[in-house]
Amino acid sequence: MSDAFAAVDLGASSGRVVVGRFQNGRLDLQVVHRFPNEPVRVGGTLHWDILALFRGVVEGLRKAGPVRSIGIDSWAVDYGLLDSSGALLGNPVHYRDSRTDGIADRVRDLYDVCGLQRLPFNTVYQLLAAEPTPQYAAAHRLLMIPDLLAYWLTGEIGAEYTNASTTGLLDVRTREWSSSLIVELGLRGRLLPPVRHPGSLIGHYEGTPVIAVGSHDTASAVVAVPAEGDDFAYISCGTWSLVGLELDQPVLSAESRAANFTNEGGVDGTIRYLRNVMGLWPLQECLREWGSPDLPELLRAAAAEPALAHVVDLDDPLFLPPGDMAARLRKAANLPADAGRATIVRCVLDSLALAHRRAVRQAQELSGRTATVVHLVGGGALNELLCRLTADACGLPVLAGPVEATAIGNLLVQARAAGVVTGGLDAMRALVRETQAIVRYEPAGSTGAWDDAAARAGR
Ligand code: LFR
Repeated sequence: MSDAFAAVDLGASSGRVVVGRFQNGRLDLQVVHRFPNEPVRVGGTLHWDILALFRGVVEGLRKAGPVRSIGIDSWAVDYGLLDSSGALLGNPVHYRDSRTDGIADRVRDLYDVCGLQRLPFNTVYQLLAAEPTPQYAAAHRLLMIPDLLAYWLTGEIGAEYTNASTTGLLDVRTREWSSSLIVELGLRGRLLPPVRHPGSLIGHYEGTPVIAVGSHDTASAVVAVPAEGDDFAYISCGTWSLVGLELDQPVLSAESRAANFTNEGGVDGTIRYLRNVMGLWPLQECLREWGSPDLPELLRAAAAEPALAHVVDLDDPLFLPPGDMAARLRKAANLPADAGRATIVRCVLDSLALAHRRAVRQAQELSGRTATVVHLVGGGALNELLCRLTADACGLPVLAGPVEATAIGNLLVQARAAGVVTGGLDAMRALVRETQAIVRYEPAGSTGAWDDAAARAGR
């Protein structure tokens, strides 16, 4: 038990509890529990099944056995509302729900305050959509998803900083809630609990400390990017691809705003300067529609398809909602009527590599920083075709792995809080390099074909 920690990592399609053991310079990971995360549509609204998730967390912690501490991370922007007795008011709504359609257009640009890219589902727009409801009127507190689960485990409330930074209501300069913006938008500031930082103690669950980690999954993933030095770009690739750079200060220029780059809060005071790229979501949706066919086989077939024959602009919000994904792709890519699954998959992966390249390039141009390597972490690191295409498209080496970056980042912040790991991000990243498998993909010669394809995709 001595140097074991439990990471609760909730993703858009599944949750898991991972036990990490730090021993003799090694970090051994064991996924002790995995459970599905299946959104539920009720009364026309898409919800998270939060109680099923909590059951998965509790079950996973039981299977984990004795650990020194527990840390929780999940996707960002979504929240639960509590009444004055601390009871949850309804199931949290899924960020892919359509209730926020058109809301962002009704609000002035908030970039100068929060530094966030305009995504229709940022918490601020969700709250404005919820504002006229009786549920909002009865709300006493707002807790982001990991904070809500931590509250149920410990009884303590708070707003972990990295996740709070995705709401649109945190001032990117002061790193505190922006009371002026909250008043301007007619929201209630008292809903928002005090900000707490990664590494701090939240409370106890059955005697075990629960530690605030980078509770936004992307923040934890970036901690575990096995980079040496500063001149790297990262892609945290799962349901989303989060593509960007790690900076000390936000970039708030007009160009950055126009390019829709975000300045999210990172661990140890860093800024995650990045863009949301549609990621593996379109592929995941196709697979769901096709009844989960054998993925390795499909990827082999996709690899044999002609390169860059069909590309789409994956940044198009057209691809955001669930359902009918293959049809949307066929239409957007103008695919011939007889185009099969492998053609669709190749189209998604070529298009995703193009979107990666665009964000990697723009992040450098807009920040004035140079990247000589791209680190691709998360589940996408297992997709050899995607890694190779990304290296070719960017014209840079791609270092793929670790697959478990989010859980590792979560564990590292806990281990440091316990004194088992010492030092800053550099030291934590050195530990990841020394203990995890990383695969290098060299770019193929010229990027000319990608330049042409970018022009064809309107990018
Ligand atoms: C990735 C992620 C992204 C966030 C999106 C929605 O899992 O957390 O960073 O923009 O989900 O919350």
